[in-house]
Amino acid sequence: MKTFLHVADIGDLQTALNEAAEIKQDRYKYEHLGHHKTALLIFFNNSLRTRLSTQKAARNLGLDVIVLDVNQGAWKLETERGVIMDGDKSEHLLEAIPVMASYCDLIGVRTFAGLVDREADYTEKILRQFIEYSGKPVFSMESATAHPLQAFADLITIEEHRTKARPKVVLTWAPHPRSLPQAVPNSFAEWMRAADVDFVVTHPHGYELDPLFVGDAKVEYDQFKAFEGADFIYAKNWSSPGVTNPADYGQILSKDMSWTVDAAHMAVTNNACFMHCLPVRRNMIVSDDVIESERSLVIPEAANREISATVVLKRLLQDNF
Ligand code: AN0
Ligand code: CP
Repeated sequence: MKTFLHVADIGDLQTALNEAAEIKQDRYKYEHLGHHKTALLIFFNNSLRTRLSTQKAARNLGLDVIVLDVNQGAWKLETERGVIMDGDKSEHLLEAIPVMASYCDLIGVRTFAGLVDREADYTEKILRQFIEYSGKPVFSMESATAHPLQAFADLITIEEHRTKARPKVVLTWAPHPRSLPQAVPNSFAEWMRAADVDFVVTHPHGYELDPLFVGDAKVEYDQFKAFEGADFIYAKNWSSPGVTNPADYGQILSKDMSWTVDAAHMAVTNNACFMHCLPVRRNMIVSDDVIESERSLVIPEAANREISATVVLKRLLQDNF
């Protein structure tokens, strides 16, 4: 593995889950792998979990870590080639990437979708430049279209809490005041399709996810019907992926509060566990009582971000050095 973006990059999921369980038992087992190596974590956007869990994972592996918040203290970066740089951007990504790469062995990048230019987002324009011009192994810490470290942590969490061989897992859209990326639902759909689960997606019309990620997964537009008999409810807001109408890309098409996951929704499930990647807006996405209930997995799910990141960084070290 040289890049980590899609589920295919991690190979066999059962092997990856076994490695996750092994690392959870002894998170320092592979401490020698990172000796005298440096991971650079570059943030173009805010983060709490990814910032902390990926640093912890790197340290589990004996790596040195450098964290760069591009928007705090670095030069403003131009990302488009060919522009006359007479504005407020002092440096071009094409110089910045090889310079940053010269100080490290692995690079993690957080760069959200712009949600304006679908083509730029869905070709992972920024992340691809890091892959092309750094010459180093690059992993997504949520990029324009995918959040694979989150989806891997979600899969680990489902594996730990499932009580049947093939649980029913429902990904549900929920309302949010701001326009959010599709990265989390995209990766969750991609990873659930690769896993041995009965996977159903539910959202209002116009929120259809890109077939690249959702494939031919079952879509049920009636949220209550989708929830029936579910073992896991995974809530997330996303803006329109612009699949059915390209002009809708990145737009908020619905703020329908009847989609907020509350006790009435959970009552039709098979006593389902509730999941969300966090950060979550209470009483928009999920009611207080559901997120605080004993069936809520949001905290162990976030804790598993350390485990998914440790497995991924371990693989990158083993496969490239
Ligand atoms: C981001 C998103 O929806 O992609 C990050 C989630 C991990 N969420 C927000 O910006 C609120
Ligand atoms: N779930 C997640 O990636 O959270 P952060 O945005 O806080 O990193």
